[in-house]
Amino acid sequence: MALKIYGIAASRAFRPLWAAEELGIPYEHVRLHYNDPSLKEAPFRGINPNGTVPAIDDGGLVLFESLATTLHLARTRPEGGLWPADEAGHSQVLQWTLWAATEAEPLARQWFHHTTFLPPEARRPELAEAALGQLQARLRVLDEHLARQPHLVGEHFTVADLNVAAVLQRLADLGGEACHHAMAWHRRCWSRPAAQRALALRQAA
Ligand SMILES: N[C@@H](CCC(=O)N[C@@H](CS)C(=O)NCC(=O)O)C(=O)O
Repeated sequence: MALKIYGIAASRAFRPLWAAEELGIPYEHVRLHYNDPSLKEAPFRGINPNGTVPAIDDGGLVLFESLATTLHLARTRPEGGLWPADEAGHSQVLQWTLWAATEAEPLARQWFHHTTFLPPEARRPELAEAALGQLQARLRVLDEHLARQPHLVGEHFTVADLNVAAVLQRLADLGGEACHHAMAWHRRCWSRPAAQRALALRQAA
């Protein structure tokens, strides 16, 4: 198989899995858990020297960073419809992806860790609260943009929508309920058949 995706679907590997499902690319799914000690050793270190998932191997090109993997898959299969046709659209895809990675994900992660992921004794509710407070201004930016157009870039669903919706998977819990346009967009993204197929992989894992 030309494309390999490393990482269980209940990890950020969900992102390239969703992209591959959208694009209709056949792939081999290597279901490595993020707690698997083999992530920190050879040979996996040769695939992702960070010792984390996801990583992909696309016909010999090996990449890490989940959002870079989705950009790569979308860009190299423009016929799949996730990559805009024009230069302005390419730049806007990068803008929203970097926004997701730098403005949204660190805060969403801080909230998730201190409400859910860490063992209860290690959680600090004040850090969860602070993250939620800082996220509200970012979510207003998203909501105002989506009040003007149904997708983040251009007329159609693109990899920008996939990346931002995936990073903000728990939008409703993150204070998104007040952002009606963003919530409606989020529901549209997550109800796509490809997103549902990728979600089903979580159940299978
Ligand atoms: N920025 C990286 C983060 C990768 C990451 O932290 N992955 C988690 C799973 S979602 C992991 O493998 N954690 C294991 C560890 O940190 O040891 C990306 O988006 O790919």
